[in-house]
Amino acid sequence: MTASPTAPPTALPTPTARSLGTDPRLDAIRDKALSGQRLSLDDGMTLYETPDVWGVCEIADAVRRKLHGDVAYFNINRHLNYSNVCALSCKFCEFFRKKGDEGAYTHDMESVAAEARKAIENGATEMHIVGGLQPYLPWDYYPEMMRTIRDIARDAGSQLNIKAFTAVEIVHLAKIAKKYKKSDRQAGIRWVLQELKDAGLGSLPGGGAEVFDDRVHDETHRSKIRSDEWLDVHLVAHELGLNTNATILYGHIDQRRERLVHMEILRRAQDQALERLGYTGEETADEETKRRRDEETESIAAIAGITAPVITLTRPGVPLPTPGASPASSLRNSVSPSLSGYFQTIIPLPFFPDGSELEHLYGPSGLENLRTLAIARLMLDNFPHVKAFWIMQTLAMAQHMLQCGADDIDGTVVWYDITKVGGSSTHQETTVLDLQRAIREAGFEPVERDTLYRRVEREGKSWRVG
Ligand code: V47
Repeated sequence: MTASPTAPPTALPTPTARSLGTDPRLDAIRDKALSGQRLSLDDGMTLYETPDVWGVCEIADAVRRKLHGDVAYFNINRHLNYSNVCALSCKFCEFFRKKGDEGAYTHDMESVAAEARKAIENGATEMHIVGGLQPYLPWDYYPEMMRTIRDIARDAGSQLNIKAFTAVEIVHLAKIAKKYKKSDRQAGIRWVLQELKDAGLGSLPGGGAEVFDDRVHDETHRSKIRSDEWLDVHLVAHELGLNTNATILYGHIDQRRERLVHMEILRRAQDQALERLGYTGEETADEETKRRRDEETESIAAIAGITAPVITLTRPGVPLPTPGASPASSLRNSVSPSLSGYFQTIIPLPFFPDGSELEHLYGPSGLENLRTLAIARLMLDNFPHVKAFWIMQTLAMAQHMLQCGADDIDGTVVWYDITKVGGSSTHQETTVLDLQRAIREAGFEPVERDTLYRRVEREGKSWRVG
């Protein structure tokens, strides 16, 4: 049994540096992780329950170094929340407002254009755009927003990537465009994504996933789409060649096992995406491990409806998918010559209670955040990237996370309305120098990336991908 969600964090064992290397159960997990074998949910529980949190971080760091060496990524980006008016009232959310509420806002196209111009003038490679489920905006607003930003970028000679709309918004848009059919959900989603892609959409962010569990869903975000629809959106996006991210919002009423099931569902969805790109599963686990894993994940596979071979990127010699690259010779075929259409990054999001309906709960502690990020790196063996989103984790904590499995800390951000650390304002900007210094101090080489993790070559505000 996991501790009651309202119990104070002191109910958990206190890990100390002295525990380093003292849990022999971690040896077997280290061997599996470093040889590219998939960890089981029981392994995940051991990683959560061991007092040796530093041992967990050390394994995650070894895997991260195998994939990315001593490189750590950041980007120059700008977030835009086009509206905080939302039809939903999720209990964990402090962002949403109802029409007419104090602080409710919706950007018109002029202000969207102004934000795009500022982003481009400042050399941003990405605009990250999300909002509430706005019931009063027409469908046309959304492709127009994409076209407006794309045209401004084109005129300025910028390859800006528009990373926009969570899966939850995409389903909402299918409904307001009157393309949503219960009998064929994917058709409406496909129509919306294709229209938005044609208008300039470049990728999807990972929000809205929360925790893939019906109990958590029904208690905290009942009116939001469930995991099956969230997965549908990402599946269709991948089929259309769009890269996407995924999140997990943890540390509220969720239990640790539910987080692991969430990760299991995500890695199965990624198995499916990678199989489409020509990767093949190579089973290196012994028979007993396979049998136990099949047993414990059978029901999850049934829930998620995903069948694909186990594909890990942590096996020796397996290339990371790289957009624009030719398919690696070690891949079975060349279904997608541009190698796009997969999950790039997992972003663990710690719950911030302040201002939400769940304000009475404790958010996760710093060590729980470190541990969850390290476990995400180890369980999600087929996600190339793990992001410590400094806005939610703080820059200081993101430095620790770089040593515990993360290879990315996000970017300059500028404005962020969804959560505010320590009551700070929504102006949460940092400089490139701050990001680079934080990364160097953590012992890594800072590399500026674009949305698709290509290296950026920059001269002041002008840039191109290498
Ligand atoms: O979808 C809402 C979460 C998400 C709270 O893809 C909360 O690169 C914590 O998805 N406490 C939005 N989290 C953020 C997001 C994201 C951020 C950075 C990078 C990327 C990416 C994606 O924030 C929402 C929701 O899951 N959220 N309320 C809260 N009180």
